[in-house]
Amino acid sequence: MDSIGSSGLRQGEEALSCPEEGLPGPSDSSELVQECLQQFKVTRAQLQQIQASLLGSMEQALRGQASPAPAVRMLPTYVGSTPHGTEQGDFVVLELGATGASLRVLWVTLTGIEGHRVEPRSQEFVIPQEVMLGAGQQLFDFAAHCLSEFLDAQPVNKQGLQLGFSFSFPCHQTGLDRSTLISWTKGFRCSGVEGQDVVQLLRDAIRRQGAYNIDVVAVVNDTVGTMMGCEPGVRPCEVGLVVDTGTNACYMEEARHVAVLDEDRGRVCVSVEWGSFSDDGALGPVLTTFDHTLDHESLNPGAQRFEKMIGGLYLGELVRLVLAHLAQCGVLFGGCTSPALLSQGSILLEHVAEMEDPSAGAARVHAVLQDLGLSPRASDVELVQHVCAAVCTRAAQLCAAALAAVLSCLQHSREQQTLQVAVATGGRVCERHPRFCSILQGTVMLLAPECDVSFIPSADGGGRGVAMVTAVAARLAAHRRLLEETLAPFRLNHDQLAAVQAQMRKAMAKGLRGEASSLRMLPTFVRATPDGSERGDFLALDLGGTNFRVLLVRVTTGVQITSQIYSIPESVAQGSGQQLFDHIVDCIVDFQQKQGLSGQSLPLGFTFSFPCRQLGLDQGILLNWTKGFNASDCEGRDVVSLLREAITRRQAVELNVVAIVNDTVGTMMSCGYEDPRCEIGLIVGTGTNACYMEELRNVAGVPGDSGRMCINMEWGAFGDDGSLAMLSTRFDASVDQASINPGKQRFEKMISGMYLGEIVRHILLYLTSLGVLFRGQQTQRLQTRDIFKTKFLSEIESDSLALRQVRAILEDLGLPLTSDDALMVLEVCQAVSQRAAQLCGAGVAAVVEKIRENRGVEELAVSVGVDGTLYKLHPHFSSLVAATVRELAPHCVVTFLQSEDGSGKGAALVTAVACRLAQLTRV
Ligand code: 0WK
Ligand code: BGC
Ligand code: BGC
Repeated sequence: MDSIGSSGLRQGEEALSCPEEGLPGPSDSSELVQECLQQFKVTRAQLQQIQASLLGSMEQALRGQASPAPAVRMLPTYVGSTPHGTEQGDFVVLELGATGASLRVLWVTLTGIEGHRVEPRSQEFVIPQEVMLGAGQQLFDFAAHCLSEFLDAQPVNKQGLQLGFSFSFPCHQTGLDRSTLISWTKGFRCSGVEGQDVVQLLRDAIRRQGAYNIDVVAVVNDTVGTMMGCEPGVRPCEVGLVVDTGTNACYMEEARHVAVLDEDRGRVCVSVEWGSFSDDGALGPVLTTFDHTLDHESLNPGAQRFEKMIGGLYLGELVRLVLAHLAQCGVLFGGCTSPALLSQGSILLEHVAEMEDPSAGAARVHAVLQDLGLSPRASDVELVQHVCAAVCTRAAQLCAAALAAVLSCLQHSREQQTLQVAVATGGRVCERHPRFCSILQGTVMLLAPECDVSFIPSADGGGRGVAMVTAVAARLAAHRRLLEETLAPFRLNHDQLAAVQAQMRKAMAKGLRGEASSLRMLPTFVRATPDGSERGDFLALDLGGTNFRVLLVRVTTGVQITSQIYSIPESVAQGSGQQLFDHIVDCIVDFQQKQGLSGQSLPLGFTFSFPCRQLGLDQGILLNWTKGFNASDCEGRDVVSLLREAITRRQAVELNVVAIVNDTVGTMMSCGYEDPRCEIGLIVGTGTNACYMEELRNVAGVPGDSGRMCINMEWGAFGDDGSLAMLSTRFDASVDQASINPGKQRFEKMISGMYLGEIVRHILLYLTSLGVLFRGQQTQRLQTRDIFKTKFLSEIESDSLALRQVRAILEDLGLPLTSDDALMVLEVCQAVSQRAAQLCGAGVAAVVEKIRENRGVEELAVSVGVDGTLYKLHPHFSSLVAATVRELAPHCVVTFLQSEDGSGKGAALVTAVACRLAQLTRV
């Protein structure tokens, strides 16, 4: 809409065109005038209908209901809280779009709660029409040029400048610094911007300008800047209202009501974008012919209909259309018109404000109309003022109906009978149209009587508010950088994983050769996986995992298992060996009684999940405890003897201990019963370890060159020779130092369930100490060892769990957190579990490649029997392990079989094989 005089004619020289005759008589005139002004009268009922219909559309859009398409967009803005007032620092603010054909650059200094208020410095730049309608790049280059022109004039240090971008158009925000323009409004229509991230476009333009290194850290809608900028009075403003060239409002909605957000706590600022409200049912009756004409001739016909009845860009045009109509009807200016009166955009918002002004209005009307080349009579002046008043009154009333809808929505979401709220107002219509604000406030009280509303004019049009958001964004961006730096060592790349695989291969070879190696590669005397001919009843014990189980395993054509879980109190696990084995025998006796097996001496297989040097199937010397066990007088002893001694101590119990197996071996055997290709056993539970069928020729210290033997790798100790130091982080070191076996089981302490929760807890403590998490408040709970269970990782990372449940878990830990905190805790868990799974995958890749090499085959198909709570319950662990194996061992097709019955069944099968072989040797 071009301004007066843009027709190139000097003021008052435009040619008047006046009708020769046929002017209407006085009565017709007033009727024509009434009928014309009547069109702008909006009844209370109509306003209430608009209020109700807008409220309906708002709640529909909040629920994410797509059809019918809601009339308003309700766009979340990533602003989750009103200012704390603690924000500090110098910020550059660029405002584009709020005031039509101009942009403003500000330097805002925030001084926090204590500091005194520093007035922002600002400069306004007029945007040439061809730039507003030209290529998007041109517009952003123009903005970058204005930025550097403004900064050139600022006597300030221009290093590390942080900028807040106030972009007053409807945008889909996906972050505080990521925002995609949906559609232009208000006289802008640059090409190549809709659907683009406007922050990136500005960053590119600033880079092209190359004058300053400015970090654009936040983009906000002008209504948000207005709300955030309001001086915190009795209560912070929770609604932002802008009526300038365009109009819109935002407010703090309960996050749980915003369907697109996966959040249920706290609040989020939502930009209503009510400019696009156009419910024909509600708006139809109040739309005048002048509104249709204006819309038809606008840059975006059919769009922003509500805005075109309220926004300052349109009020002048509505007045012009009415004046032109009345002139052409002969009831105004004696029926004379002028080219300026008939040209679009010749009456601006300022003119309407001046003409409307009850005090100086009449004189101004004269001046404005003469500038339009008209010679108004006194009656014309009065009528023109009536027209201005009618247009502005309607605009204020419609704006009030919309604001009342927002207040009702707020009241509903807060479930409050009466709502006390502060509304920050901004924009030149609010600032310059004295009557606009009073009519607005009066009508809001009429339409939302149960709301006690205080209107707080924004001091500087939102610049400070944008700086507030920028300060928050800058703080969050800094936190994100610290989070990334902290988690970077957990993000292992292909080369690092391939190095672990190669390291493990070297350690395996040394271990098999009986040389010093962190991998002890322990022969298990299990030479074959089951062949299905096993038969009989067997007792099995399963010690070393989360639960101690006693099992009765009946092997016929299938396997039936009856088992019972018994607890091993920490005091027993870390007591005396005698006490531990007596406890084990007590459980066996209890089980036998319950199963009616008392007095029967069934062959027993003992899954003992700790590193044992086996001298035979039923002889295993415990090398060292792991996983929180530390019973005395056991290490260096034959575990089977310890069990038999306990059996002996408990008279009247007969048990025939036939085999001792590691849980990895039990798991391999258990799965091998179903799938003969299962030649690897993997445990990722409290601890971690693997076994596999190795060629006997490669196993030093075990006689024989043919056939295979299962090797228990005890890979938990991989890296105890320092070969994993390059991957170990400060958090791994803290967990290791706090463990009962510092320096031991380093690989296990990076992977298994006993330690992942502790690694996460140490990272959270570190990030809290940096102020990144929990506002830097260290809580007693978080300093408690083992308070962050590894199962929390599985729960927190489960896709079905929304951020809200993450909160619930963390709040149960007494952690005062914000939604950003919850998100960061989730990322910490993901980084720790991903590293664990990838390291585990690198280990399996080393094993399958060893077998492929052993077999001298191009392609190897092999199955891995897996057990362990972490592997089974973590939502992504197993797929990450498989993906890493595919990446590092592309010539191996590896099938992971989750063991259903645990390794107790495997122990029974090993026992069954042993019994069958024993029988064979006896016959
Ligand atoms: C179940 C097996 C048991 C093994 C355990 C490991 O039956 O032998 O020790 O899995 O998983 P965890 O219980 O430590 O998570
Ligand atoms: C835009 C809004 C903006 C309002 C006030 C409207 O045209 O769509 O995003 O808040 O104008 O500037
Ligand atoms: C033990 C292994 C066991 C693994 C899984 C490790 O701590 O040393 O023997 O297989 O945990 O339970």
